[in-house]
Amino acid sequence: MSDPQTRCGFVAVIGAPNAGKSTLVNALVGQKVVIVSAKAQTTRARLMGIAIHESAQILLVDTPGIFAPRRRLDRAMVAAAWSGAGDADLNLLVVDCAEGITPEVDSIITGIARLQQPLVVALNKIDLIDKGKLLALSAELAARTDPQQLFMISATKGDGVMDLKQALADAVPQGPWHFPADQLTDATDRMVAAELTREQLYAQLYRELPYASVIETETWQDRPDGSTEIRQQILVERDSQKAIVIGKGGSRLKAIGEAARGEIAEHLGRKVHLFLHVKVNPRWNEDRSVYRDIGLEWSD
Ligand SMILES: Nc1nc2c(ncn2[C@@H]2O[C@H](COP(=O)(O)OP(=O)(O)OP(=O)(O)O)[C@@H](O)[C@H]2O)c(=O)[nH]1
Ligand SMILES: [Mg+2]
Repeated sequence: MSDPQTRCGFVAVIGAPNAGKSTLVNALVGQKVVIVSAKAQTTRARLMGIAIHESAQILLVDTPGIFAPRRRLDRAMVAAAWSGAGDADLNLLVVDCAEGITPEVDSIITGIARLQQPLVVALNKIDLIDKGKLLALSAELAARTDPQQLFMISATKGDGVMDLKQALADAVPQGPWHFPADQLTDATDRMVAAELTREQLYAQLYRELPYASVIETETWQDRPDGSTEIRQQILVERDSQKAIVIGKGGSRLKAIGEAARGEIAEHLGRKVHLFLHVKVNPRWNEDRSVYRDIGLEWSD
C-alpha cells in the first residue's frame, strides 16, 4: 500500500444524539461495525469504521452524540466526540432533517466553526420529510456552516450514500493506508461483542435502563471445536433494574442473550456460546476501570 496514488484519512462523524451517525458509518463501511438504536445516546466511545473506495481508505470515527452533559459518563462521551473531531482530517456533520437545527445542533455548529477544519454536511433521514422543507433546511445549514459540500442522504435507505462516499474518498489526503484492506474496524472482537450485547439492552429494555447499564467481558475462550465461549457481565445500578433485565423466570435475559449471541456469531464468523450475568454496582458510573474498558477518558 505504498502506492503514491493511495489516499487515507480520518473523518470524524459528529452530530446530535440519534442523528444517524452510526447507521451512516455502517452504510459507508458496507457492514455493521458499530451499534445503532432508536434511543438517543447509544454510542458511548469513539470507534472506527474503515471504508474503502477505489484507492482511498476512509477512517470513519463514529462518535457519541453531542448534547449538554450532566453525569460523569455523559461528560466523558461528549469529550470523546469533540476530541475525535479535533484529531480528524475532515469533519462530517450529520443532521437529522426531521429534527432540523435544534439548540443541540446549533451549539455543535458553533463548536465546529471554532475547529476551523474542512467540513462536509450530511442531511440525513431525507425519507422522513418533504422536498420543500428539505431544500429550505439545506440552504439554512449551508449558510450557517459553509461546508465544502452538503449531501442529502438516507443512511437506512441508501440514497446519496455512494455520492457521499465518493466525496469523502476524494477529500482525504494522499498517503498510505493505515490498516490492512480487510480490516473493517479498529475495535477488538471483545469490544464489538460487548457492544452487540449492549445494543440488545437498547432494543429490549425500556426508558432509562440501558443508560444505567454497562457490559464487561469476564472471560473469552476459543474452544478446540472452533467455537468461542464468552462470558459477559451486565452491570446495573439497582436491584430493581437487575430484576427487570432478568425478567420473569429469566425470560428477558434469555432473549437478550439469544439475540446478542446471533449478532456476535455473525461478526466473528463462528459459533458462539454466550453467558450473561447481571450484577448490581450502584457506583459503576464512578469507577475508573469501567471507563477504561469502554474506551473513554476519565473526566473530572
Ligand atoms: N428514517 C430514517 N431513520 C434513520 C436513518 N438513519 C438512521 N435512522 C434511525 O435513527 C436512529 C438512530 O440511529 P443511530 O445510527 O443509532 O444514531 P446515532 O447518531 O449514532 O445516535 P447516538 O449514538 O445515540 O448519538 C435509529 O433508529 C436509526 O434506524 C434514515 O436515513 N432514515
Ligand atoms: Mg451512534
